Amino acid sequence: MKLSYAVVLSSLLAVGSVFAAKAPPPISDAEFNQAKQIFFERCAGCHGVLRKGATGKPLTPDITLEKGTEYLKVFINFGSPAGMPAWGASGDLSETEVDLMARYIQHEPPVPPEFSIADMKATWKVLVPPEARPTEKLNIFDIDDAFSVTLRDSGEIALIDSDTKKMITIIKTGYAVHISRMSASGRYLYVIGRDAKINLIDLWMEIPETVAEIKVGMEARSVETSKFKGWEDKYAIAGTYWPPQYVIMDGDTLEPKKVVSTRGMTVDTQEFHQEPRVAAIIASHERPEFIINVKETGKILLVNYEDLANLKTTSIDAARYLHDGGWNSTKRYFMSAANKSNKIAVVDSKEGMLEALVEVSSIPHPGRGANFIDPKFGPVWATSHLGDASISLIGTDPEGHPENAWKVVRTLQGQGGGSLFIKTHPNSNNLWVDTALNPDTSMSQSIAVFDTRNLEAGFVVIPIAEMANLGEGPKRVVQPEYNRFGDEIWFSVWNGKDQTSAIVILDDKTRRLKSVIKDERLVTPTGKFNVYNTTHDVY
Ligand code: DHE
Repeated sequence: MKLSYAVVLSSLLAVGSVFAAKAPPPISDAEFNQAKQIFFERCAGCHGVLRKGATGKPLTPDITLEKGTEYLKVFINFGSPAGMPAWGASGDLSETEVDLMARYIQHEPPVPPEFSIADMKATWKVLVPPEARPTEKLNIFDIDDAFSVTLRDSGEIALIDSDTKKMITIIKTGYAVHISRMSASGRYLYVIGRDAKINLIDLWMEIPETVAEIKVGMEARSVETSKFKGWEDKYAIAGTYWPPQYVIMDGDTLEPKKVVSTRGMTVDTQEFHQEPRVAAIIASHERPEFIINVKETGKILLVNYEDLANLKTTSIDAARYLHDGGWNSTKRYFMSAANKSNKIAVVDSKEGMLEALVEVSSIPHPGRGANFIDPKFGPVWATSHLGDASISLIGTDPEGHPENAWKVVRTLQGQGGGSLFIKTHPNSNNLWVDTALNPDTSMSQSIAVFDTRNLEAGFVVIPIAEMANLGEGPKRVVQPEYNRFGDEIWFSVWNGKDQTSAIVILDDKTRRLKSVIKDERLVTPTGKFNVYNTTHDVY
């Protein structure tokens, strides 16, 4: 056999690179364990447990060793305009910790253990069995209009009464609790922590409390419940980042029933991926199905829950990396952000297929998005972006406005990039856009609002953080959320763990300040979930 010059040269280079391979910098066992914990708490969400990258860049040793400790330290200290936080400069990590992390990521990532149904069952507790629970609502609160507020860094949720703006109760939940979702009846509240702990809270109790809990993995972000007619409150589902899988549970006890891995082939290069994490999950109103975003493979799964022993799943090719999303106004089309492909995938939940892949701007991040009527183009769903100031309005009415369906019909310019959430309400003419991650504090501490009847007029800026009058701290204004009737809009003013945070409430019509909730128990409020709007997917 004759070897070509190119083959010989490339094999020599490969051999050379083995000899030249750098050794990772020294790290003690204790340091390695400390760094592993910091990585889990601060970094894994964006870079992945196996550090293959997603929202954040890949950080495997073949890349990090080349960069070296000093370069990595600068990056960790000061962050990047692409969205990497300035961990050192912000004071979140000390100088020693920055140095430790720069050394740690040059070592092979440790692979965490798997988490089986037996592991889940070992953590599962039914604190109040269904038969011992109330048969009617026992409290005097207007539970339908209450808000479940994420208290991120205390690992709790606050249940806040919309009328009095007072806390009904505070409930201990998982670590760095992430989202709340409601059962179809509006009775049960499900809260998931980043540590994959789920609390099932019964809102009919005199003082709502956890009635069941379970840990479904090591890291998670999403929980949802069955909402199709006839299946209300029957099942809950949670998706995990690690291990990459989802679990279907009994709705009223959280007993785990079925665990399914999401490992598999990517949509574009069709390569096997070890860590395709479960991002948003939404319950179909058209069929007995859960719709699941699998981040790294770029696939959207429609999982039929009618027969768990003969599970039928439709796997839809969308795009990488799927993250968050929500319904259009008719709740037939799921609009899902593939945020590193700058696309919105539109899934027809009635036909069970991909309807369109719509090109939008840089890193769409809609939360659940915002539905309203554009005066010129008809019904639209909107997303803002992390990567730039634009807001994309996509036509969502293939019957009434077929020429506009699944096209970006209008692009608005907001205050700046770093937007996480956008919100309106069917009873409102306001479209609120946050810029919580913009490095400029004048943007991260305020909100832009558009009048949906006159979008050409541009936006007005409202200095929400200033209204809260909190003193020191980052005071990021994040996640607008409406009350049930759409006449009040609530904003979190998310400050440091040891600083004072607040919730600022505006009258939606006048856009004037209505109330500020300040309470020493309100530690790092971020997401807020109005019971009625979350139950009925109103946004
Ligand atoms: Fe979230 C939703 C993942 C950081 C607040 N977040 C979601 C969803 C996912 C996700 C997959 C959709 C769940 C669903 O609909 O089923 N979030 C991630 C991350 O991976 C990321 C980027 C990094 C991490 O380490 O977790 C991340 N998220 C944050 C934050 O830092 C935020 C701003 C503050 C916090 O509380 O941690 C934050 N995420 C939220 C909120 C929602 C959310 C408030 C729900 C929005 C809604 O209106 O539904």
